[in-house]
This record gives sequence, C-alpha cells and structure tokens, in this order.
Amino acid sequence: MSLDKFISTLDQLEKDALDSFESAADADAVEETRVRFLGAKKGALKDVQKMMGGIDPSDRKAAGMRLNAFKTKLQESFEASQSRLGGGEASGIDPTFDATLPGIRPNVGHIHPITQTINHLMEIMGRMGFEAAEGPEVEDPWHNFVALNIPEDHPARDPLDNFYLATASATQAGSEGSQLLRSQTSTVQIRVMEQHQPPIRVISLGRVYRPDAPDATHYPMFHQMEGLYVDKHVTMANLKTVLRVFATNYLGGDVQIRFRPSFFPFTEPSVEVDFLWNDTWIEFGGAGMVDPAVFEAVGYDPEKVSGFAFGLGVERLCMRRHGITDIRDLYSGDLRFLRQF
Ligand code: FA5
Repeated sequence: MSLDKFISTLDQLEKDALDSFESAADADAVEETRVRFLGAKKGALKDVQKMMGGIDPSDRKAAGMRLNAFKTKLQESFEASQSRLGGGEASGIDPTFDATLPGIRPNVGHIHPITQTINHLMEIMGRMGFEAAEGPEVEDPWHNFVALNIPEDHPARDPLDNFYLATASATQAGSEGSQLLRSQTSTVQIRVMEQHQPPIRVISLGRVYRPDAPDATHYPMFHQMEGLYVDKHVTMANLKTVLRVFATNYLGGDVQIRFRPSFFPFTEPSVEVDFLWNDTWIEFGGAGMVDPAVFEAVGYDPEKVSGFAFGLGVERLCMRRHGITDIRDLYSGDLRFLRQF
C-alpha cells in the first residue's frame, strides 16, 4: 500500500471517528464509537495497524507518525465527548468528583500534652544520669506511708485525704491493711531502695490521686516527677544544682530557684521548691534530704549514705511552660484545646 493511500484512509477514518464522537448523544453512543474505532479486538485502529505491514519500508516512518497522531486525536476526542456528556459515569466515576480539590486529612491524633511533658522531663533528667523507675498506682500503706515515716495516726493518712480501696481483706480505711490509690510518687523511692543498693539516681513519673476538689490548679488525678539520689556525701547543694539545671532546661532561660523551709515526714530538712520565671515565684513541689528513718526502713545505714529527694507537679510544669491557666483544660477532652500542642 502506498503512503498516500494509507494517509487518505486515516484522514477519512479520523473524520468519521471525530464526527461520531462529537455527535454521540449519550454515553452508550460514545462507548459504541470507542469500540468501533479504538476497540482492541475489532476496532478500525487494529485494521490500520495491520495496513502498516504493507507500507514500503522507506515510508514507514512517515506512516508511523501519521498513525500516532491518529491515535492521539481519537483518544482526545473520546475523552472530550465523555466529559461533554458527564461521561465519567460510563466508567463508574462520580461526575461531581473533582480530583483537583484538596483531600480530607485523616485524623491521626497526637500525643497528649502531659505525655509529651513526661517524655521531655525524662529526657532532661536522663541527660543528668537519672534512670526511670516505676511503681504501682494501687499501693499498700507500707510504701505510701509507713516506710516514708508517716505513722498510723498521722493526718496524711486520713480517709478524707486519700482514695482507699474497698477489698475483701481490707480492715478499717487508713489502717495498716487497706490498699489505696497512691497519693504521691514518693512510694517509688521506697520500692527502688528496697531492691537496689546505693548509689541510686532515679526519677519516677506517674499518676497520683487525691480527693482534692478540682479548680484551676488542682485535680483529683495528677502526675508527679519524683527524684531520688542516694550516695556518699550528697548535700543540699547537689539538690539545688540538679533542680536549677532541670528548670533551666525545661523552662528555658536562666531560671532562679528558691528553697522555703517546710516539712515532709520523709525528708529532713525539707523545703518547698519555687522557680522564678517571668518575674513570678511559683511553687512546683517539695524536696529535702532523705530522712534517716526512711533509710532505716529500707535497710540502709544512715551513717554511711545520704541522699536527696524531690517531688514536682507535672501539670504545673506543663502549664507554666505552655501558658495554660486552668489544669482542667488538660483533662476536659476538648480537642480544640488539645490540638494546640
Ligand atoms: C508531695 O507530694 C511530696 N511527696 C513531695 C516530696 C517528694 C517532698 C520528695 C520531699 C521529697 P506535695 O503534696 O506538696 O508534696 O505535692 C507536690 C506537688 O504536687 C505540688 O507542689 C503541686 O505541684 C502538685 N500537686 C499537689 N496536689 C495537686 C493537685 N490536686 N493537682 C495538681 N497538682 C498537685
């Protein structure tokens, strides 16, 4: 077959196909035209491709180019007729679907600000060599009180100040046998010292529970960061340095630290720890030198070792760093609040 003949055949076919696509009145007519011209089995395109075999080799290149143009034209005309008829329907695509619109992001959630704070605190204290330690949230009176030098008649053991659990074996709430939700992470000090010999350098971050009425700075469930350092010749100066380095790293800038005399049964001397930040002194927790009675309770010799301990409120730290004014926002479950962190 001559090149001229081939080209005129294609011209005619192309015209027929384009007319047919353009005049197609519905999706069925478009599909029928597509099969007639572009169909893989019996379409005109198939015949034309066969004709290529009879073309003189020297004319093949020109014939091939014409064939490619033919295919492109027909394909474009097919697609144009589809969209003219809202023809996406024929291929099962919603005609109102616009692939250029931005998609809907799946809501994958993220880590709660208190968990973020806990991770951050562990990282800072880890850099100072403090290892993470854990203890149970349901405690016995030995770890929550007795070993911490809080005797049976101490007001801290009052049933009104603690969440005692009703168990079959429980005797009267507040007495030696009854379990409770731990009211402080100082319980972990005891658990660590019972299992390990000095030197000890641990922190424990976890939930504690107290029947405090919720307000802007109190919640019945909150978190504490407990620190314990036991070795030879540990002093208050070490305690102050660790807390100052911690506060400077966590809050940023050069944070001043202040100790106010206080009382905790398990430390002697005891202090309240305040940080000066943005011109305001804020109380973050308690601290002190481990009381000899505590060392005796865990079988250490208070003549040979000394140590410091501290307990800071994690929510207060998080609130200060992020400018949160009400602790209840952290636990309201309001995603508009949580998404900001
Ligand atoms: C204690 O719990 C001591 N165990 C701290 C301690 C540890 C002293 C080791 C000495 C040695 P306190 O009851 O003051 O101390 O609580 C410590 C901090 O927990 C408070 O300063 C405050 O930041 C936080 N806190 C206390 N109650 C609540 C509450 N209801 N809601 C939120 N945070 C609280």
